[in-house]
Amino acid sequence: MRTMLAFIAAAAALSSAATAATPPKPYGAVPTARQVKWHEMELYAFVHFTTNTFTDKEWGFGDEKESVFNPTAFDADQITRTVKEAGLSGLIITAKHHDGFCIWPSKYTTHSVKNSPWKNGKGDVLKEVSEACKRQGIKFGVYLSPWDRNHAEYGRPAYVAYYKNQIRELLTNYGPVFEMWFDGANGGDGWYGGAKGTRKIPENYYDWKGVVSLIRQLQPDCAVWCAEWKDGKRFMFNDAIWGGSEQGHVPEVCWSTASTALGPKRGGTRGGDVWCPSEGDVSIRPGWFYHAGQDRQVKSPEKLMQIYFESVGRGANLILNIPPDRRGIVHENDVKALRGFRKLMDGTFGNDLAKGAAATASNIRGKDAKSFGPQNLTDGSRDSYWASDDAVATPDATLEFKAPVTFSIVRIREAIRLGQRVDDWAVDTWQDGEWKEFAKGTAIGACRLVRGGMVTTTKVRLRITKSPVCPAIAEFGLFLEAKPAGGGSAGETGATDSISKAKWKVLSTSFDATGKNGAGAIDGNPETMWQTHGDDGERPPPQEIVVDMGGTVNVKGFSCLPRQDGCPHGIVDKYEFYLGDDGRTWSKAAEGEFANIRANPILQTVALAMPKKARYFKFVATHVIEKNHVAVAELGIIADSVQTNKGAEK
Ligand code: FUL
Repeated sequence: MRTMLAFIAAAAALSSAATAATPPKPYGAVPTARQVKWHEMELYAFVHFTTNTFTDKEWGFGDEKESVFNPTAFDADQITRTVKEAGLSGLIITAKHHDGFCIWPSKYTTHSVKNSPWKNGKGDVLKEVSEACKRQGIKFGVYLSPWDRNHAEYGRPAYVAYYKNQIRELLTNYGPVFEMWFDGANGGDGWYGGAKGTRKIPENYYDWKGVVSLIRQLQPDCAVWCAEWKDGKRFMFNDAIWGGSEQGHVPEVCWSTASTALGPKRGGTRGGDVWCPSEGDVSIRPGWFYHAGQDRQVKSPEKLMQIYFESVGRGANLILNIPPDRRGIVHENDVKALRGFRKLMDGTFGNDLAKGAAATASNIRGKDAKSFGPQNLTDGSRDSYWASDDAVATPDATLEFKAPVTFSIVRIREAIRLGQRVDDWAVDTWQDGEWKEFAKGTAIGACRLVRGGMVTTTKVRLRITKSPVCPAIAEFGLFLEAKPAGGGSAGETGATDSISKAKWKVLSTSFDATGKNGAGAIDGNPETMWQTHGDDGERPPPQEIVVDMGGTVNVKGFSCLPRQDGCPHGIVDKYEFYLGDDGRTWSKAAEGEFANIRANPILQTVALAMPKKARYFKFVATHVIEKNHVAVAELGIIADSVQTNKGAEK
């Protein structure tokens, strides 16, 4: 059924041809019509917006008062216009994040906008945003966190019924929803209706099978992201899976197929029995929610381009988070970076240099050039394609230009309705009377982008070098990458306000397995750590480190960089932070959790409720996400200035 359209189109073209060639048989798993449409969306926005925006948190505990949600100048049109003008095809908004607060007036809970002061409780963010999306001509999607730290029944059957009721509300009241996003963070501690504690969820708790059939029944065109479950020995996949990091990129070789026997795998599984492509997710800022402290850490247009190449350019989709601020609009710095990004995208992809080239091929399926000839490679359509005879799995196609063209980027698309067919490919350019390889790679799928050096040539050749069946290539484009304008955005991820550590000394640690008395945590080198896993075993939290800053400092906050080597062992997710004047007596200045640190192990910054002068600080790791020891790459202090006044020092 899915390939029917392609068959019909090919058959129509053939009716006049003398030798009617039949289209290639699909190879392996093929996408559903819903997935084909999803692939065409390529790049869309995430919009993280809830009480966290106002409490400066990444994960709310679930006990936030409804009254904190009060944007001062909420403007759904500004948000959707920003998304549209950035060239994005839609947005997915956090209808409910892990804290359970609903930004629409759900019938099933009081923990929502209806009890907030915003618009006197008459507001509905989803209604305004979905309508603004329609006005802007972009698609609307929702994120409904399965984990709910507010709900009293979380972990028990009643919550699942509540959850399904909310899905019903979302899919019946706000028009077409193109994607539902189901987060993987599940279970753990929370407020849970005041009971406070930790809830573990039983296996198959959410009844994903029931949830997915409810979605299919209400909105059959809605793509379901994640919500995987195990049915006996098999994994059941939906329309797309997580790209595997919160940095946006997916592995360089990323297959759009997955295996129900092996389960979800980063980069997909070649030859897997289901079509299940990856979606990479990333925030334009370090955090998912807006924090004023990150205003200077908005990703630059060039960085966004790079992420695009490493996600969309590897056959995945990319969801780029643009979090509204406390006014309820997208901050100026983010708008500026997105404008710069759009400029780079248009400047690069606005002009396909392959258009108008004369195309030839070493083999054309059934010699039927009209249906399967290489001119289909440059017609701008993902439906028509160049294909070879079944017996010819490694053909090549050449584009020839009347005048030399200069390009630096190649874009290849397979006709994915016929499956992911090609393993290996290469691209050559004609240089001084011979072919020179420009790029080569493995896997194509819906879109493969290669950024190479700038070349000028009159001929470009696409070679299929390994494929189990004849290829079906829909598009072959050539582009010249636009130059960044410079100064496009405010800053780059990683910038901090930390003060110099030149005068710092570690006074003591409860233990340090490196034998360096905690020095690894203050040496400015993320590769060295303070850690408590010795040869004789692990020292569990709580573990502490006391630092002398060498002078009195007006401490506004602190930062903690988790280990950056990709290993989750010992990463701290709960802490206490103390300040003092003598290194012996302390007052607690902060206590809390580093939320979402497993999926996104970035620099954590904590602002103190009140700045406080101190010479010493004590950091206590009270809980870690994995194993029974503590591992910290760096600690930093955010402060006004170091006072050199002797009198202020003890
Ligand atoms: C994560 C969540 O825990 C984060 O808070 C965020 O929503 C991100 C997109 O997914 O796993």
